Amino acid sequence: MEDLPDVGVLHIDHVGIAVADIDEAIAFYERTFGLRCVHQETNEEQGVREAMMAADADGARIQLLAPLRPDSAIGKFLDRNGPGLQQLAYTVRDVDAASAALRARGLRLLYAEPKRGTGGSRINFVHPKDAGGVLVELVEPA
Ligand code: V0V
Repeated sequence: MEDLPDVGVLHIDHVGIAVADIDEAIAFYERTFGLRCVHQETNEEQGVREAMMAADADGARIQLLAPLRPDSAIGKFLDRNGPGLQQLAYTVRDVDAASAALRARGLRLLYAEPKRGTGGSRINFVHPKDAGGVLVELVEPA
């Protein structure tokens, strides 16, 4: 068997949920599940307003994602599916190395080079058709 490089997954970073209204969604997660909003930002390139929700200090986050425009990834997702789970994100040691390791396994990455994600992280995505129907995000924290 071919010796493939390690992808370098460290842990689950976040689960992304598409929502129509970010403020309503934050209030719902606070009120219902007792999560806290620990970060908010707008990412023009990705066409999203996002909020990171936490249950504890170190664990995986829930990322609420609302569209800035209808033709964005989240706008199209909402149009097709309505609100719900949109992506699963892994923290990786090195997004370039992780992307190369996944390409070596025959998986398609959405971007030739990583783009800017939450808090200045570097991100890329695996096409959902190559990952069992799951849009997988790779996050190298800033
Ligand atoms: C589409 N498909 C999905 C999917 N989105 N399957 C699972 N999960 C999803 N989220 C399926 C879709 O039903 C089609 O299946 C097939 O993939 C091809 O879809 P498509 O027509 O090409 O769909 P599009 O145009 O909606 O594009 C889908 C992709 C797009 C994944 C290419 O959403 C994308 O570029 N996503 C990456 C960027 C992103 O998600 N940004 C927002 C989060 P059938 O019908 O052919 O069977 S930004 C973020 O996470 C940040 C900033 C961060 O974490 O730091």
